[in-house]
Amino acid sequence: MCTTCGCSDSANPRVTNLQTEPTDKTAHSHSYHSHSHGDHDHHHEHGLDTHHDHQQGHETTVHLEQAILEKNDRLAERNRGWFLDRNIVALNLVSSPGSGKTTLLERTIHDLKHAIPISVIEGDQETLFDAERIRKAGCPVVQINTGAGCHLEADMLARGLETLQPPSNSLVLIENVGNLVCPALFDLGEQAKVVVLSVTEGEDKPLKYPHMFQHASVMILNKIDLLPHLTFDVKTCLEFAHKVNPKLQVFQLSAITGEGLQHWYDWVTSQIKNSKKQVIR
Ligand SMILES: Nc1nc2c(ncn2[C@@H]2O[C@H](COP(=O)(O)OP(=O)(O)O)[C@@H](O)[C@H]2O)c(=O)[nH]1
Ligand SMILES: [Mg+2]
Repeated sequence: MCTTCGCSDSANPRVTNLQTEPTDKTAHSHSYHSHSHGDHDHHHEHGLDTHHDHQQGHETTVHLEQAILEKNDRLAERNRGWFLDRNIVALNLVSSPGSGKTTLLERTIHDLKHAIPISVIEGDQETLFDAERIRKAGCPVVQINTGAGCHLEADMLARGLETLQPPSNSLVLIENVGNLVCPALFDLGEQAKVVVLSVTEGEDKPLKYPHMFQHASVMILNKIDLLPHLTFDVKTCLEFAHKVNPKLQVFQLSAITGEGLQHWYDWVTSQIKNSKKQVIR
């Protein structure tokens, strides 16, 4: 939880509009935020009051966590209303770093942008690398750099949307910061969370990180082109995923070869068709 790692306290996101701001000077800039763990600075005498102190500290942490999540939930509801008013479908892509989120977005933009207006919010701690890739794929994009933060929060998304200004009747794809833990807890007001798991990560991840798989509506099992080279057991992975979330819809695909992508596209298109008004051109 983020109050434990401290990132919510220090997160001070930077929002960059790739349509209007030069990227060469910012792509390599690193203004890391300081990040102090309370425990590391924590010194005390081991006397009779120690248990009491720790208990109080724990209660304070729990209250702080609740307050942060409640505030985020309120702002997420506001985002949800914002999307609804504009008939925008927003999907929140979450995963470990390197599972293939940006590659999947590039491919999806290439294949669907002529049928559906698409724009992207990119989340990373540092760099504009992914936003550059999305811009090259031919799509409006805003990068949010979270600094020490390990996830996007609803107010960061609201600021990103203000800059991005996605059109009504469109699709907004959000690439969250690569992390299988905290992004599960922070509602952004999206229509659905899509968790991307690649076959190089091991079949046990749904059981090890159940919150992420419980909060997702869809799991994409990516990099299936690599299966012949691995011991990854697809059946076991799907059993684990459905154990933590029986309703999880799964698409097995390769964002590189294109195998299985059509099922993902059909699902994205169905989300748009099922939203308030038709947006398919
Ligand atoms: N073999 C294979 N490699 C992939 C696939 N999808 C992504 N990759 C590679 O995985 C690496 C990380 O991909 P990226 O999209 O940057 O992951 P992200 O960190 O989740 O955005 C890159 O080297 C991609 O080329 C896939 O379906 N098959
Ligand atoms: Mg990426």
